[in-house]
Amino acid sequence: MTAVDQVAPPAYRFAFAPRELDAIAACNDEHGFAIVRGAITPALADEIRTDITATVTGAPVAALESRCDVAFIERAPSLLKLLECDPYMRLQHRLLGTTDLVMHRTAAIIRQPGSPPIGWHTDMPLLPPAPRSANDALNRGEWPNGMWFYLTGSSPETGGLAVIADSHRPDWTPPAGYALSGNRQFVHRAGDQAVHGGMEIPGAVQLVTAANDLIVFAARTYHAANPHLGGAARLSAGMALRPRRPRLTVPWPLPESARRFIAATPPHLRRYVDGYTGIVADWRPEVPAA
Ligand SMILES: O=C(O)CCC(=O)C(=O)O
Repeated sequence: MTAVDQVAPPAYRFAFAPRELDAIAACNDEHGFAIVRGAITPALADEIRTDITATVTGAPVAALESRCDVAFIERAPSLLKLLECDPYMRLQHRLLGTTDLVMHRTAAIIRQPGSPPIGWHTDMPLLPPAPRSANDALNRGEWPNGMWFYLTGSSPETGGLAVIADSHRPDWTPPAGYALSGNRQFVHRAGDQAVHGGMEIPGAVQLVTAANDLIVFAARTYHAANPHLGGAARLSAGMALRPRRPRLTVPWPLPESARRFIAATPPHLRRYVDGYTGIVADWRPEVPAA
C-alpha cells in the first residue's frame, strides 16, 4: 500500500468545535483521540510557526531529515500564550479534571519533505519499576500525551499524524496479523518485529487538520506519522500540562535552561511553571559500580 491508502474513517464524529468540551472529553475517553477545530486563532498559529522556524531550525535542517526540540517552550514565547487562551485552557481543565495545572512537557518537530514514516507506537508503554529514561520519568500519568498543533496542517500526504482508534485502553490488543513489542511500545507485523504495521491496520484513523486545529490523544493511544511526500517542511508543536497533585518528581536537577525559562515567565503565569521539571533528554540512571 502507499502512504495515501487508508482504512475508512470511523462512522462516529471525532472533530469538534472548541466549545464542545464534554463531547471532546467523551470521544477522547471512549476512542482515545479527538480533533478540535479552530482551537487557537490563525494569528497564534502563525506565531508558533515562526518560533519553530526560528528555534528548531537554528541550524539548517537537511533534506529528508526530522528534528525535534523537546523543551520548545523554553525558546518559544508564542507557546506561553496558550496559557492565556480561554477556549484552550477550558479544554485543558476539562481533560485534566482540575484548574491547578503545571507545565509538563513541550516539543516542536520539523520534518522535511522526503522524511520517512514513524511507525505505530505509544508514548506510555509498560513502565519499568524505576525510570530508565527521561520519557519513563515523565510519561507516567493518565493525562493526554497528545495536545498537538500541526501548524502546516496534517494530512496523509504531508507526513500527517494517524492514530489507532480505541488503542488507549491498557488491555488493548492489536488486530489479527499484528503484535505488540515486549513492553507494548510498538505495533509490528505478527512474526516480524522489524516490520512496523502500516496505515492499513484496522482501526487506523488519518487525522486531517488545519494549522489552528488541535489534535488530542490519550496517554496510551498508539499513533504514527505518514512519510512526508509534500513539498514544504512540516511543522508541529505540542504542549502537555499535568495536575499539580500528586507531585511529580524526576531524577534530574532542574536544567539551567529551565531555570532561566521559569525566571523569565511573567508573574501572572508563574503558577504554571512552579513545578516545571524541564527535561534532560539523555538522562540515564547511574549504574552502581561493580
Ligand atoms: O508527527 C510526528 O512526526 C510524530 C510525533 C510522534 O510520534 C510523537 O510525538 O510521539
